[in-house]
Amino acid sequence: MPERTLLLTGFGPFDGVADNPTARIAAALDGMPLAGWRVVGELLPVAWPRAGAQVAARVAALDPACIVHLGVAVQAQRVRIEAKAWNHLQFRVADADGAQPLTGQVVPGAPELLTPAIDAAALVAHLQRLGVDVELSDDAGRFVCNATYFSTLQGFADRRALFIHVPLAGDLWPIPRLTLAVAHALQWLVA
Ligand code: PCA
Repeated sequence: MPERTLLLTGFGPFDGVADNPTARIAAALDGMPLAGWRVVGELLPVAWPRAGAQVAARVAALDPACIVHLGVAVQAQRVRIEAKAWNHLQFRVADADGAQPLTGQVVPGAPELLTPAIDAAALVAHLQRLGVDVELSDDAGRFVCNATYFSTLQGFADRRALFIHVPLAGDLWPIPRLTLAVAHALQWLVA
């Protein structure tokens, strides 16, 4: 069977986050060994709609069977598996291009809410069994992360896509610990 592709994205810097841990995690896991799969790490700008356009271009080029977006949630204490994407734009700060929409839809006319065709609760339970400090979330914010998640779910026909928010890197969550948590999630997703 030919290898399938998993597209793994991280984000670059944005207001208040000069060093986004998700850029490092996506780079560290680019090419990670995963039986039957090729993991392609990609860096997205924290800018809307540029991030969505870049995802669409990579999906067209790579034809991935699964997409995992990573973003940092600055107030998070634990890893968050995002179960819902909302069709709202309401940026609390300007994005990296200086844009700050305070109202509007990610995809005009699309549904209010989209969910992935992945059992997010089952993934949380699996990661908790492995000792990962993780929780289920139904609110990915209203910033570039949520917009990227929504547009991916809207544009990716079988919705095999997931958003994972991670805490800021630090003493509690050094980069290797964050990276391992994501690697465990990828293993479960392709099993
Ligand atoms: N976190 C932001 C955007 C980029 C990132 O890493 C968010 O949660 O929307």
